[in-house]
Amino acid sequence: MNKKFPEGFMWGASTSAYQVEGAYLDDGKLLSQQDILNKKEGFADTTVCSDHYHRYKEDVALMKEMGFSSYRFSISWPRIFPDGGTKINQKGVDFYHDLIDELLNAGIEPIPTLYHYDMPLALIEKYNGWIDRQSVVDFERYADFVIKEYASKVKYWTTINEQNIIVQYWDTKNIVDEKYLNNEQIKYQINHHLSLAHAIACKKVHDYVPNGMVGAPIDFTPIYPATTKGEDAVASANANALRNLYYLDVYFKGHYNEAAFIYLQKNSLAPVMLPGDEEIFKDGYSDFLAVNYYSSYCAKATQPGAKRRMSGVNLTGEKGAISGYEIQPDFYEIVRNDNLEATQWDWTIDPAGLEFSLRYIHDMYGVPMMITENGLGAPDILEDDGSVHDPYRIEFLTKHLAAIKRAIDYGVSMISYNAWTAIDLLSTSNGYKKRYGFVYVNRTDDDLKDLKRYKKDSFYWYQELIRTNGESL
Ligand code: BGP
Repeated sequence: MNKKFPEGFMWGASTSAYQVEGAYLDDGKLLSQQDILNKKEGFADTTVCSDHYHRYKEDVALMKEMGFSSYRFSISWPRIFPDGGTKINQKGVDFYHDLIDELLNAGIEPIPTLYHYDMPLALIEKYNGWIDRQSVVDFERYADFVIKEYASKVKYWTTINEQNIIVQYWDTKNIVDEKYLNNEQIKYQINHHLSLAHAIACKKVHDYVPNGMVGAPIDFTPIYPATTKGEDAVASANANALRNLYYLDVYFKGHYNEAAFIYLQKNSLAPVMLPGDEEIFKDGYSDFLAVNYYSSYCAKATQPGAKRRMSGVNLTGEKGAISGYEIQPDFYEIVRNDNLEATQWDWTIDPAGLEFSLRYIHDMYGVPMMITENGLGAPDILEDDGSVHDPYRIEFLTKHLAAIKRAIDYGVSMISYNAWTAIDLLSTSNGYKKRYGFVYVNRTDDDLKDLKRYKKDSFYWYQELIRTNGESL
């Protein structure tokens, strides 16, 4: 196989605002819901993170040194509209101008995400955030301003990060008032408001950005049948419908996936929709899908009488500590794929699953894609001489990139690859114990140290890969 990627293919990596910036109350920014939620987790909080807000020039210089041609980051809503209302924070606006200019000067295409879980806290206090449809109105004001403001500098836009993860882990990605916690319909209502917000933002990119392209970053997890039994194949189709197509059909067909929506209706979980909502979806079509890919699962038919259950998270880093997987009664039960190795946080490693996913999405929707997240979390060690040896990350990325290349060879159209992450940052589930970056940031959960940047072995590996446009794979 010719390992070269197509001409013009963009190489880079990703971060998100609340996980990397720090400066959580600097220059007029007010709290986001993640600033509060994260404090409950017992690892590093969002106050400083990797201090990217103050060190973005150094970080962009490192990206340039690696040869990046794209960088996917998120814009913090409460940095622009601190209380989510009408008052604009000019210093926040300037920060993203400076960052974008720095990237453009380095020859790096900025790919901003409008929303990465960090809604202004004031909107939670005012009306419970995304639960209330007013959130769509307030998001529209924010999206309108931001897209117009940076329209002349930014061509590729991404909207809402991982709507499906916001649904699956709705009470850690959102502050949810206790009175709603036993009502699972609410999470589909939250999602409906996010679907509207996504579509509205897409329309604005088309209205304001010359040649602009827009899409949503989704966590795409393929779900294989757990066995060769027909019932398990049906369970896998059901899981794919509710966990993947429920979102993608909105982006590319302008309506919710039929089977998934019928299941939600049967179980009194479907969102309340207003007349005209599907027109909003259709007007806000997506130009591409942004794929965040980490692992795969299997599904099997549920036992009679099985109770609804959400997937757990491994918080300790001890293999097997995950507390259980999702059950949707009479629809599917998620199970681990025992054919696969997993990380110490129980995330299965499945490069072929990425090839499968890209081919599948291409066949279903025929749209171009970009990878906006893909990476390996590990407890990297900084050696005394300042080196960090991360062969496991190089192996992980090599196999996933080979899978992408194979998908391209079979006709899939790919715009860009952005690994998770450019530099170490706060992991949403494991703080600084789990690192993903090409660049090591010298701090731990409890000790800020000097936050100095060190190049990992994967930094040099990625640099060579980019230089040869994939040939060194
Ligand atoms: C994705 C999120 C990211 C990121 C990543 C890794 O779901 O979009 O924000 O953090 O997963 O997850 P974690 O940080 O929990 O290891």
